[in-house]
Amino acid sequence: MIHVFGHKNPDTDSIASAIAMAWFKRAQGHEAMAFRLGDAASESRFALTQFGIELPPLLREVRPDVRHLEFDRHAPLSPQDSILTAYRNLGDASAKALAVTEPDGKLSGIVTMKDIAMGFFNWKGDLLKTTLANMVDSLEAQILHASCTSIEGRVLVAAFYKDTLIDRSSIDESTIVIVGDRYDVLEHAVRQKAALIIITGGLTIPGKILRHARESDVCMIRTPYDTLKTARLIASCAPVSEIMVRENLTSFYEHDDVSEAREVMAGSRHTTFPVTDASGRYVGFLSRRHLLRPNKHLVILVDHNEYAQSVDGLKEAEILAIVDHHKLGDVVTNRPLTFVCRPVGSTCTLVGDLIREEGIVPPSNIAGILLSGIISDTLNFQSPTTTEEDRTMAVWLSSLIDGSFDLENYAKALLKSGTSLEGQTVEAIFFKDFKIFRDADTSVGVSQIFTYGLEEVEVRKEAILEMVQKTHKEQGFDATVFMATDLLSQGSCLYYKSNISGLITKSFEVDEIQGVFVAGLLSRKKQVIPRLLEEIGLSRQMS
Ligand SMILES: [Mn+2]
Repeated sequence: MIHVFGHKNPDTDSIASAIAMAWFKRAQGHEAMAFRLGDAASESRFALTQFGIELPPLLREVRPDVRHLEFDRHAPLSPQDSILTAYRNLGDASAKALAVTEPDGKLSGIVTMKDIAMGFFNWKGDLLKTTLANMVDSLEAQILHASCTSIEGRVLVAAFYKDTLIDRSSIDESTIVIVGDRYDVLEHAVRQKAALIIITGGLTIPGKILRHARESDVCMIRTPYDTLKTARLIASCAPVSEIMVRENLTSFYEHDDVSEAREVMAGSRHTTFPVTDASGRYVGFLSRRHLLRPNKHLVILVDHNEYAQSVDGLKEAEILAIVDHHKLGDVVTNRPLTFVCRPVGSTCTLVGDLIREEGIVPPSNIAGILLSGIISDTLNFQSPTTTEEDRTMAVWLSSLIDGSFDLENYAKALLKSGTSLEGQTVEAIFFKDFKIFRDADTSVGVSQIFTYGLEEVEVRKEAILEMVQKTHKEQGFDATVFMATDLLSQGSCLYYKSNISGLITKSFEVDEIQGVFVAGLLSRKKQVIPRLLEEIGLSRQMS
């Protein structure tokens, strides 16, 4: 699946272009989904609601996790399965280990060929507790009489004369007897109500003994195997739960980072490790060889092309495309990619262009969200970054929106939705978008907010001024400025503190009054910063 996302601290252009780009990839038959790298601002939420689009989910990182590895997914055993079944399944799957799971899928242990071999050598000689089904299956036996489903007892190979047998070892209700066609021994075992009688060699026994066994309700089965093979196999009838390893298992969650898993595996003497989902249910087995080629996350970046502004772990992902309108950043790729970068007002203009070039007409809601991104980034086509291409694209997109759509009214409502200062502290307002600019020996700090009408700023003017003065003193800037850029009156009002007298007058040709309004002043980057730096530089030369 392709992850499509804009920059951290997403604005409406980032959210909208990611949504539309993911839609475009899906329209082309890819699996793609839009994400965001942080909280969506109120303006973005307004646009999403307006066009009935859900907020994209938050993406924290794109490092490959265990799910991105092609690990083994062998079918698990259940704890009651016989050791012989475990042995056969291990061989069939050419697996190093198999999982043993509870009915709810939770991992209860693992079993390897080594555990099976150790189980045989450690077998306490004669005690066996298992199911009749396991016995029948392992010994390929036929049931002559079944009186129970589970079998527990001491295994006895009846290789002696009956008298020796009675002498040496008594047969009782907790004895599993392996015997051939020795009728007197068989009669004796039935009389003693043995736990189970296994007749070897596939031999037929007299009807009288069989009848007697049924009347006495003694369990009796017949195996085609001879006594040697039967005795040799009987330990493997035990349930796998007896030999599985359940303590100190090193296992991984599907969501574990591949790099973490690699580290853990390097420090372990084991070679294969069970993988579970978040609730402990078995998923598969991970071995060192699976780490060689992790499948990377496939990503498309919109509205940014720098690592610092992007998702964590981007260097471990594969970038398929970048669509952006910012300066060239530092992103490096190993493979060729689609790279669209043009100096237009909004990434949404570029995404809209990609869609239109492909001859596809987006549905109303996609057209609407693209348009919202353009209005937002170009400040309703007032920002100096606006191009003819943004305007043309907006006209096309407006024509695709259902119902009676008024671009001018919508633009006003959208911009206003993003500017409310309600419920925010002055500190939060001040530092929401505070940028520091430095050159050789000069530093200025400028905070910018956008408003739709300056009333909300005027009522906070004293607190704002205090914030400016405090920041100026603490950070030692040459100038500290708060600019409230009003989209309604197309200008900015300034609160400031500077060590250079007359700086505001020199820079913007207005009177030195706190809250002074500068008509046409909209761009911090293009208008405010260069003038401030220039005037500070000039005043240094004079002194
Ligand atoms: Mn943008």
